[in-house]
Amino acid sequence: MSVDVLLGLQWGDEGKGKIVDYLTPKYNVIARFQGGPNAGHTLKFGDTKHVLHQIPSGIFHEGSLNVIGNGVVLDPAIFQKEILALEKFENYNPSKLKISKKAQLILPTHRILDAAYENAKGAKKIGSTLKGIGPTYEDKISRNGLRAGDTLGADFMDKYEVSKKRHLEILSKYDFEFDLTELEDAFFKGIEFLKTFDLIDSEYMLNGHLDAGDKILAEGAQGSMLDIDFGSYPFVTSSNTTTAAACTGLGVAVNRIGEIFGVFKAYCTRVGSGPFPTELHDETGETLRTNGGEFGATTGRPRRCGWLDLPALKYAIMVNGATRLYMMKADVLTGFEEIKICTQYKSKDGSVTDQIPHDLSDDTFSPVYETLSGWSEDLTGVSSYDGLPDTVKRYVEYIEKAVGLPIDIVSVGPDRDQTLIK
Ligand code: 2SA
Ligand code: MG
Repeated sequence: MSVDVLLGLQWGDEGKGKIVDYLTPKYNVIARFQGGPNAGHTLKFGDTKHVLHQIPSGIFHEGSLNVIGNGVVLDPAIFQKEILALEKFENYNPSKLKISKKAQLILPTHRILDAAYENAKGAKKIGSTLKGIGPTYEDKISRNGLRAGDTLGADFMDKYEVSKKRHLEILSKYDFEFDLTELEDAFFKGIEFLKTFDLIDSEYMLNGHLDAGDKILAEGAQGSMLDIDFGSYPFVTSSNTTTAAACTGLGVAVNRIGEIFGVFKAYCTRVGSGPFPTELHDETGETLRTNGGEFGATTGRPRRCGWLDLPALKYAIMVNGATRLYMMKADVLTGFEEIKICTQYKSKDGSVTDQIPHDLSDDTFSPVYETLSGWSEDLTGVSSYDGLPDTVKRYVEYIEKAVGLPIDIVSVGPDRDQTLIK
C-alpha cells in the first residue's frame, strides 16, 4: 500500500490541519515528516478549536496511529505542554503516538540562537517563529545534533553539555542577552516526559504497516513557498517542505508514494518577512485578514494577505507532483465586487512569463492580474458543491484551467461539514 502526502502549496496556513483531520478516517497512520513547533495546525470540531504544533493531526481519531517522524525537529518542553493540553479530550490516547528515535531535539540554546541570529539581522530578519528551527536543522546537517533516541542513553547529559558549550561559545560573539534557567528547567522536565512515550525506529514501523497493507498519510507543515530549496530563499523555513521530504523524513521509498494532496487557500497569506508579490497593503488586504482570521496560530502575528498567485501555485504543483487539489477558505472571498488573480509576471522590458522569478523580491518583475467577478453570497452554510453560486464555480474553473488539475474539494468554513466535495 502507499503513503499519500498532504502538503501546503503556498506560504503555510493553507488549512492543512482541517484536511488531515477530514482524511484521517481513511488512514491507519498519520505521520509528520518535517518542521516542528513552528507549525500551527488548527482543527475545529463542534465548538472546539484546537491548535497542534508537533503532534500529527490524526490524534483525535481513535482508529489512527500518529507518528512524529525522523525529519521532524522536536522540542520536548513544547511537546509536554501540547500533550497536557490534549488530555482533556476523551478520544486522546497516548499509546497512539509514536516518536522516531531519529527526530532531532530542539535544545534551549537552539531557541536562544534563533533569537540571536534574528536580532543580528536587523531589518533583514527572516521573521522566524523563534522556536529554534533553523539552528536545530543546522546542527543536524553539520552532524552536531542530539536526537530523541539519545535521551535513552546514559551519556545524554554529556552530549547535552557538549552542545550547550558549543552554542554558548557562538552566542558569546553576539550582542544578545539571555537567561537559560527557565528554558532548561522546562527542557529537562520535557525530556523525562518524552521518555514515557514510545521512542521507536519509525522507519521499520512505517514500512511494516505498508507491507501489511495499511495506508499512511504524511502530513506536511509550513508550505511549498517556504521550502529551503524552492521557497523564497532566504525567507524560508529550514526544511524541505515538498513531497520528496516525506521519503527522507519518514524512511519510506519514493515508489511507495501514492496520491499527493495539495492544499491552497483561495487567496494568499504569508507570515514573517520576505517577498510576497501579490500582497495587498490596502483595505482589501485588511478585509481578507479580518474575515479570514489571518493571525499566526503559533505566534499570533497578523498574516500578510494578497490575491491568489497562479505562477507560484503552478510552481508548487510542479515541484510537488500534486495529484489532487483542495481549495480552502472560499467563504473569505465573499463580499468583493471583483476578485483579482495573478496570472503571469511581467518584467520591466514588457515581456511576460508564467514562471516565477528566481528571486521573488526582484522588483524588476511585477504581477499581471486578471479580474474576475466576485460574489456577495455567504458560502458558510452551503452544503454541496452544486449549491455554490455560479461566480464561485467560475473562480474554481478558472484556476483548474490555469493549473491543469481539477480541484476536488472546496472548503467554505473550518468545520468538518463545511467541506464540499466536487
Ligand atoms: P522558522 O520559525 O525558522 O520556520 O521561520 C522561517 C520562516 O517560515 C515561516 N513559518 C511559517 N509560516 C506560516 N505558518 C507557520 N506556522 C505558524 C502558523 C506560524 C505563526 O500556523 O500560523 O504562528 O506565526 C510557519 N512556521 C514558519 C516563518 O514565518 C518565517 O518566515
Ligand atoms: Mg498554520
